[in-house]
Amino acid sequence: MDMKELFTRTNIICDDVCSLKDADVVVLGIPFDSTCVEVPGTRFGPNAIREEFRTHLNSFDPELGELRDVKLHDVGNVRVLHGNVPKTNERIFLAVKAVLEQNPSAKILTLGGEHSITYQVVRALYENGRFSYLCYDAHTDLWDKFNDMELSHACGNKRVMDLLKKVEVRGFRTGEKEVFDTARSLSKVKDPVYLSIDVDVFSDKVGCPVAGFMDFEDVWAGIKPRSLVAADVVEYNPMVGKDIRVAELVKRLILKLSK
Ligand SMILES: [Mn+2]
Repeated sequence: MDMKELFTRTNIICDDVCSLKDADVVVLGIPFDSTCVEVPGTRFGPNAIREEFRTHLNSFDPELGELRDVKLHDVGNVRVLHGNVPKTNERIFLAVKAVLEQNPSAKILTLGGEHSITYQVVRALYENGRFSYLCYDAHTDLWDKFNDMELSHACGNKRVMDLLKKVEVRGFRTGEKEVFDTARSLSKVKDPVYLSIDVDVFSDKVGCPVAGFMDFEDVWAGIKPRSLVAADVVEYNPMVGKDIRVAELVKRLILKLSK
C-alpha cells in the first residue's frame, strides 16, 4: 500500500514546515476506537487535538523553545477500518513502516484513538532499534485477553510486554488484583524509552474514566528527564468534553522529541 492508501490528510496539526523525508518529528493520527467498552469517541481525538493545538496554544515554550523551529511533518490519519480490529492493526503497522521507510530517523508522535493502537506502533518501531517502554495510565492494561480478545485496548501493555519484556506502568490506580500485582511487580525501565500516555492518568475526558487523577505537571515532571525514541498520546475523548492540556502535552512532546 502506498502513502495515499494508508493516510488521509484532511486535517493536519500545523502548516508543514518540512517534508516527511526531512522531518525530525512526524505526527501521525489513528482515529480508531472499535474495542472501547465504555464511552466511544476517542476516534475523534486526533483531529480534536490538532484543532485545539491550532486554536489555543502559543508556539513558544519558555523551557523547551520555539515550535516553529522544529522540523515537523504531520502525515495525517491512518485510514482505519472501523469495526475491523485485525485489519486496522495491520494497517497501523504498515503505516508506521511506510513513514520509517521514507525517514528512518524520524521521531514519531502518534495521536489516538484508543490504547490498542500502541502495540502496533511499538511492533513497527521494534525492528528499528532497541528500547524500553514507559506507560502512564490509570489502568494497568495488562490483561492477557479482554472480551475474549488479545488485541483489546485493555491488553495493550501486556502485548508490548510479550514483545519487549522491559515495560513499566505508572499512575495505575484500578484493576483486578492479578493485573494490579503484575503492574506493581514491574521494575523501573532505563532510557531510551517508547513513551505511551493514556490521557486518563490526568483527565476524565477519556474513553474509560477512572476517579482520582495524577497532577498534569507531575506527569510531565516524570517525562521531562527521559530520553524518548517515540511517543503516543491516546484515549482522549472530545465527545465527553474538551481538555486543552492534551494539546499542551502534545506540544511539549513535539518540542522534546525534536531535541
Ligand atoms: Mn487507561
